[in-house]
Amino acid sequence: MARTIDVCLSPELMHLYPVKDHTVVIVDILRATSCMTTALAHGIDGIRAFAHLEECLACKADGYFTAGERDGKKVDGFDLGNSPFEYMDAALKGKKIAFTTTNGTQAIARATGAPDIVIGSFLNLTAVVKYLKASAYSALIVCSGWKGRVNLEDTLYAGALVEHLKDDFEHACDAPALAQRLYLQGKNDLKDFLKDSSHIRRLKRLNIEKDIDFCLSQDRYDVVPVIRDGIITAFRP
Ligand code: 3SL
Repeated sequence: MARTIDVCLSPELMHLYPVKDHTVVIVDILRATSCMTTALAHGIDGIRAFAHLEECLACKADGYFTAGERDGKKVDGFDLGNSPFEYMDAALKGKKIAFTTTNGTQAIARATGAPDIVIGSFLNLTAVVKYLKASAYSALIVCSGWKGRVNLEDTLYAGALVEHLKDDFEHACDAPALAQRLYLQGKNDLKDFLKDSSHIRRLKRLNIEKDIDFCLSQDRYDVVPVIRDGIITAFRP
């Protein structure tokens, strides 16, 4: 049977999408999944993702670094925030991180039950494309959005995957075509295409423009973060 590709535009819509027999790709371009990709590419050993702050904090007792944000700001008392640049620190090599964010780790929690969950970003676009091509499963791309609402940057990335996989998968509904058309409109200048988007404006208010440029850059890393036994680790295709 032909493999299908689908796009869930918000984690709030996850109940409509079957995850059985699917590789689920979690996407939070700004910035959670870009951070996870960067962290693993720079030698961090493993990441546990949590929906709740308390669960994340509890991992400190097991030697985890605590990391993440709420509303874009580092959580008080946590070791790290949600800028990809923080995860390039050589001192973090071989360490374990417990991570919680406003949207990205919430989307991961909702994908529980899928046989295969991976983390996508523009930073590892080609690696994720290769991974999905080789997978026996159909693909479901889950956009993290913002507090249940749809955002442009995650939809744009979903569209990039749909475009690059157009010869390998059939669309499961119209959402892949919607995302693909958006990507084809914006692909020549992602930053300009996103300039008035809600999360870009939010991050600019927090003065984190360099994170935006970095997260929109493509194929810096040949690594696919995969969730195995509850831990996100690096898979190199
Ligand atoms: O919601 C998330 O997961 C974050 O990536 C949001 S922020 O970019 O840190 O504001």
